Amino acid sequence: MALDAGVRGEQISFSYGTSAADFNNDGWVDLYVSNRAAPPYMFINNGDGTFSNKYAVSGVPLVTNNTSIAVADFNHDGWVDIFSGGDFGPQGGNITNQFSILMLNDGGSNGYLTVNLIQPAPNKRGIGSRLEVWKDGVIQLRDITAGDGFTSQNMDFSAHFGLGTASTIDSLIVKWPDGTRDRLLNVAANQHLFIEKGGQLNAPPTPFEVYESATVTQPGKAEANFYWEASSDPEGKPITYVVTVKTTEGKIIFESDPIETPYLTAEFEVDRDSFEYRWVVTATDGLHIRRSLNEARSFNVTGDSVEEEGIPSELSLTSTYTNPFTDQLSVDLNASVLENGVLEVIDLLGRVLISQKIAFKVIGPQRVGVDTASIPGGAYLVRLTTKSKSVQAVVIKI
Ligand SMILES: [Ca+2]
Ligand SMILES: [Ca+2]
Ligand SMILES: [Ca+2]
Repeated sequence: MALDAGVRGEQISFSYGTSAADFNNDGWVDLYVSNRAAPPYMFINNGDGTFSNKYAVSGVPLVTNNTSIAVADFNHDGWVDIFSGGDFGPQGGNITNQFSILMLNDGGSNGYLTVNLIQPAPNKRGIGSRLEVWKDGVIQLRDITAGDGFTSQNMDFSAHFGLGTASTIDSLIVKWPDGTRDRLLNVAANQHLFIEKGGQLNAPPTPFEVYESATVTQPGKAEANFYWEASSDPEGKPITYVVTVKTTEGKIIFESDPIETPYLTAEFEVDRDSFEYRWVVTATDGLHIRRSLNEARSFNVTGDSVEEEGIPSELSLTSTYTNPFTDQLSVDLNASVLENGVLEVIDLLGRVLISQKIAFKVIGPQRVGVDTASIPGGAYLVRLTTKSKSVQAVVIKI
């Protein structure tokens, strides 16, 4: 039957992952096949019981050796995209992921409908449900599954339908796992629906943007003000927000508790070798999560006294606190770069008696404590060395 339908590869292609979806949104389910030893197959459904391999005109790049695939509308534009990853290594079965690739569907003018189901726990996303889209007596079916694909999974719990040129469908029927049904009539094309059991449509929180933040910082600790546009829920459910602060590499350094106001003043530790951060806000109505439209704007963390004193020298020992000292030496430092350094206490014969690593966590003035109980009274040299500079000062222990 597959041969009759035109779904046929070459024996030497070594086909692996296979995923079915309506990639061109024409209402007919297509088939993407990854091959180890040949370009992929993109079998487009002709709508008459046959398929044609349209790989050559599909825009899919040449990705031989990619065996695993997972398909989903990754960028939420209504067109199903393809992730293809993995490469069987020489050991046979070792996946090296050398050629992982995300292929975003360029789309076109055909319509779509994406349906997400919501029901009470534990099966919140309605796995096992069947969806029927009816248009002019023609039916399309989708099952909500918990993942398929080969050595990867399509963990998208939504169902995607291509609608061709239709601007509405006649009815959408949900057959829930417990046998109950919901039916929605005259549903418009080109939307991502969320349907709660009982047939109630539920819309996500409205889109919103974040505003520029005002930031004040003390060494080691940032205090920042965040403001954003309020979101609202079409069903009138309460909205809660979470503020997330990330490094430019995406590492999360702060995440707020859920709050109901569209602003937040927060204090958090600044803990890495960078002083540019980004922030983003997510809003939820308890069911959906809406991320702020703009990727968070960056802000700079600066030390209070650095701003007052202007640009500091690259590194300095501004003073040695309570010099002379007893069993504890406090050294005041000023750093303009975040490098690791070593603080040494050296006696007059040049012997290093104490060596202590220092990781600068903030730019600007800061104090470092050194336990000096083990060394006798006398004059010492305190030397601070980083990758780019070395500074020193004389101190007296009494
Ligand atoms: Ca199709
Ligand atoms: Ca897409
Ligand atoms: Ca809602």
